[in-house]
Amino acid sequence: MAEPRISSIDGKLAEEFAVPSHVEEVKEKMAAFASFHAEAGRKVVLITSGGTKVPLESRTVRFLDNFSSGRRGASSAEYFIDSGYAVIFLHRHRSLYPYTRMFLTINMLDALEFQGGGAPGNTGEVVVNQQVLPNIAKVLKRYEEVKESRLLLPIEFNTLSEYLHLLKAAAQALSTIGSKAMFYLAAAVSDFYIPASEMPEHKIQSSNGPLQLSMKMVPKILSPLVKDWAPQAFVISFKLETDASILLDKARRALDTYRHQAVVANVLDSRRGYVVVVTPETQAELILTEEDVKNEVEIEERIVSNLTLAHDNFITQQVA
Ligand code: PAZ
Repeated sequence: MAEPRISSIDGKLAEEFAVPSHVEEVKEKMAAFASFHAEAGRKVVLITSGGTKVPLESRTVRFLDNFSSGRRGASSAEYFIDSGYAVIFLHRHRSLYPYTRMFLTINMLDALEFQGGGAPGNTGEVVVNQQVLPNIAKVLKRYEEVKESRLLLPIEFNTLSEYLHLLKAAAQALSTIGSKAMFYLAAAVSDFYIPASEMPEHKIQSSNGPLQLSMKMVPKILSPLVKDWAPQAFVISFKLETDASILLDKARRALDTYRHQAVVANVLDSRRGYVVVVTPETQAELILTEEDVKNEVEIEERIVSNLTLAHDNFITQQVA
């Protein structure tokens, strides 16, 4: 087999972004997960989810964060599993997580009670309050099935450096399963960073006056991912804008530049109910109606259904 090409981004990643100490261990885990599931006839999707954090000091007190709750990634993970995929969930520490995402707004202590009521002196068995968590049994059952079948491999990141190195490791790990791998890059990733060599070690002092930051452009990781690290995979990026008038143009430009398979384009305020899936040949608007919202349909179900179909067609074309 031909050796993978070394891109200039590889050098930049190694020099300017601190390499997480566990990256090789995680890569092996991801490669084993991918080959186990591919051998069992499953497709594998790597989902990125949540926002990256860019530290301003190496002993970090302050950082810049990219906005993302992680809901898109976490709910998509559930729909991919329901569609027969195994999921590597590369997510920001403490962002929304599949299955538990449904209970995040609930105070854990409000969801528990003493069996037999809260009479003074009753410190007996603690049970779940079914009124606060009416669907807990159903979700717990599904969560346990998924755990038992080892269909979900969670990997955490915090900083931009961790994200970039772990994504590269994931791409290399999944390259062994060729077109059965999908990349679903929903994380909100910083475009700017301060190289490790230029970062102050200690907390920036306000006594030195107003802070002026000069940040470099983050290398475009999609380029080596598509060309060098996982060239046979089915790759989807996400494009978030706040100005709807530039969204589709930006999505098309991304496809022209990186030559991957699809961009899911969304606007911050309407992202829960409207996205456009843009491919080199097509443009599909996915919209939730009022009726859908009443029935608690989530837009991620539609996105995943659209993309799993496209992935199947992609695999068929590769084989033919
Ligand atoms: O995580 P969330 O559900 O709050 O938001 C999802 C999203 C807007 C971060 C995602 O759909 C997306 O567009 N990600 C790419 C962001 C970007 O262009 O940097």
